[in-house]
Amino acid sequence: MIRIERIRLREIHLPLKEPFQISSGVVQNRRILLVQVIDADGAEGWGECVAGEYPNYHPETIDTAWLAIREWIAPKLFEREFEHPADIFPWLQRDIRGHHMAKAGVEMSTWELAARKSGQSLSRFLGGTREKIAVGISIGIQPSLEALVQKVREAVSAGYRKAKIKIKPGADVEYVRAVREALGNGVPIMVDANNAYTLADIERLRALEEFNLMMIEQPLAWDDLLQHARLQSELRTPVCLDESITGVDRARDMIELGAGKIINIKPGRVGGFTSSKQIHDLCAENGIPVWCGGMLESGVGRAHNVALASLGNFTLPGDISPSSRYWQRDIVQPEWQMDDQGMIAVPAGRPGMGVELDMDYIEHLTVRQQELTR
Ligand code: OSB
Ligand code: MG
Repeated sequence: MIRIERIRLREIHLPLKEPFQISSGVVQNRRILLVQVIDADGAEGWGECVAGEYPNYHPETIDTAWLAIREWIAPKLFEREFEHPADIFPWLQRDIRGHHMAKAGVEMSTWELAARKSGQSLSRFLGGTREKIAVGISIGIQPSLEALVQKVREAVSAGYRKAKIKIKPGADVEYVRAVREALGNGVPIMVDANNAYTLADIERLRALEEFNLMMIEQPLAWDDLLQHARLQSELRTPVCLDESITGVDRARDMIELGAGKIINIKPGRVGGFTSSKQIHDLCAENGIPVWCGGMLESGVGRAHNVALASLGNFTLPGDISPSSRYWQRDIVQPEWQMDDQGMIAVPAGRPGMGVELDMDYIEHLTVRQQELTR
């Protein structure tokens, strides 16, 4: 039985090495919400709530998540015990609408606790089988064509297995063309628009088809499926959905409507590991490949993503770059490393998430904390 007695929330500020720009905004100093759950035996589990500072990608923010955990999610969790962490998400879903990132922060920490207690790695506890996972890089919108070409060139020579280029109207067709002309047709590239287009822009999106992209991620509205289905029926390039897939029901709708051919699973966006596994399994049954997205996580959230991406149907490289791509110094030891083949080793032989927290550094970065009790 899992009986959570206490939840510790902690906000740290971790500056990115360079600003990360998407079509709807930019982030430089990452405000990160770390979650620690402690059970009746004093065992602990760690997780990260991936909500951003500003609601430009997703409606939740670090501040709404803090409030949601304190006011509704923690009290709901404290109401009962759980036989397995898989029972938590349905319980939280029953009477609390939305707030997936806040729910996931708590749910994933409890999976981590349960894995540690079982002596298994989080990867194997979740049902993961891979020893290594393939890594892609997500490259923010760059100030010039030259800057983008340079970034993609560096990524390819570092071994990354996929380069995802953020686009928006005005920084799209010419940018991708410049990369193809400089680096050739063989480099695995894709684009992510974060909702910057509408169906009225179809000719512009069609103009991307000649570049042999692996996929085009979430070109249309963040909560849309129907318009994406119309778009996919007009495009050869696979549409990959990110924002629109908030849970297994939306994944099923995507498949039924033909709104996309690939899903980017971010465990935070869908409410945690149980929901991620449901989407993973549904997609496996339907021949839809999935990959693990990223939210500029610290080493803690990254550990959870690595574990998730070790499941069988994560067949495409994830946005799970090594620590040094984001941070001067990460908050875990060892830091996440990528080999020159573009792979990250899954710490499958270590209990729980497989990395140690650098508590002195975390204390140093902490700007607020709060403990919630039963
Ligand atoms: O759309 O995938 C996205 C970061 C913040 C918000 C949205 C997205 C992203 C990324 C980052 O692409 C990927 C990473 O963590 O490396
Ligand atoms: Mg995306």
